[in-house]
Amino acid sequence: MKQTNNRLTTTIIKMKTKEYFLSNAQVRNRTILAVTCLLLFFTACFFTWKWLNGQPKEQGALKPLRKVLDANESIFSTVLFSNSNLVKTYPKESAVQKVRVNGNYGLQSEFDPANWTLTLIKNPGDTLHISIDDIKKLPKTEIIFDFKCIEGWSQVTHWAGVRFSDFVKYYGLNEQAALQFTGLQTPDNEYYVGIDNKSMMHPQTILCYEMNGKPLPLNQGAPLRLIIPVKYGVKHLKRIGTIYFSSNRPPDYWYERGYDYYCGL
Ligand SMILES: Nc1nc2c(c(=O)[nH]1)N[C@H]1C(S)=C(S)[C@@H](COP(=O)(O)O)O[C@H]1N2
Ligand SMILES: [Mo]
Repeated sequence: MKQTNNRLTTTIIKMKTKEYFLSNAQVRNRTILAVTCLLLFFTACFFTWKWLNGQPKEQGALKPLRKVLDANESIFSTVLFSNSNLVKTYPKESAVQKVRVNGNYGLQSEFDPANWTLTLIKNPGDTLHISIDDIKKLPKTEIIFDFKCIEGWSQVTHWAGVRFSDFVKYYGLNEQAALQFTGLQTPDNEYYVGIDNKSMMHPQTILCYEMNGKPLPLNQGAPLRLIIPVKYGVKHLKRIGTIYFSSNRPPDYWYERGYDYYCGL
């Protein structure tokens, strides 16, 4: 009888080989402590959330969150980024034939690819207009990689064009590429991105004019789009109109709407 009673009034905690016996009072105290901690935690979460929502916004994102994104960028762009870190590539057979079309900002204005030239602003007042035939004369590079969109989908796709670093070499843009950023815009300037030049000069970044071995379709950015495997899809601007260089962050469509500027992978 006594034994049963004992079982009712004590709790046995078994940890490894040791056994602890807790009295009812101890169990109650521990329960009170645990519930208090939980309530304090919820209260702290609530006030942090309230404080956060009262903070001003910077480029569409709450300032403290923007600071976190910028801190991540400084770690990823300095410590982890390297031109010899290549994005994984795949055999041609792995590439999908039906490539998803996503995002058509800057592709809705009237546009005749036959009249297109690339506007390359070397320096203010020093602008080149380059035809697609001239771009196709440069060494051709192919890449098959897993294209990733921040919306959560990805697909293995096959692209070809000229490495941006080869383009820079050919057009004598070393000084410009030594600045921190490149800006790209669609011809109507409805979509625009800014990209750090370390990523632009990465050996897998290409000015692309072919998909699956055929000329790029219009909704996929013909005659020329950016393919930059070290970045999320948002930065792979379709239908490039203008390229320019800058030592400050160029305007960026999704950055202005609260997204990360760097968008690295
Ligand atoms: N001009 C332009 N380029 C763009 C976009 C856009 O809306 N307009 N969307 C981007 C996004 S979010 C993605 S995921 C990719 C999609 O490329 P795809 O349509 O070739 O799959 O294009 C990027 N380039
Ligand atoms: Mo995307």
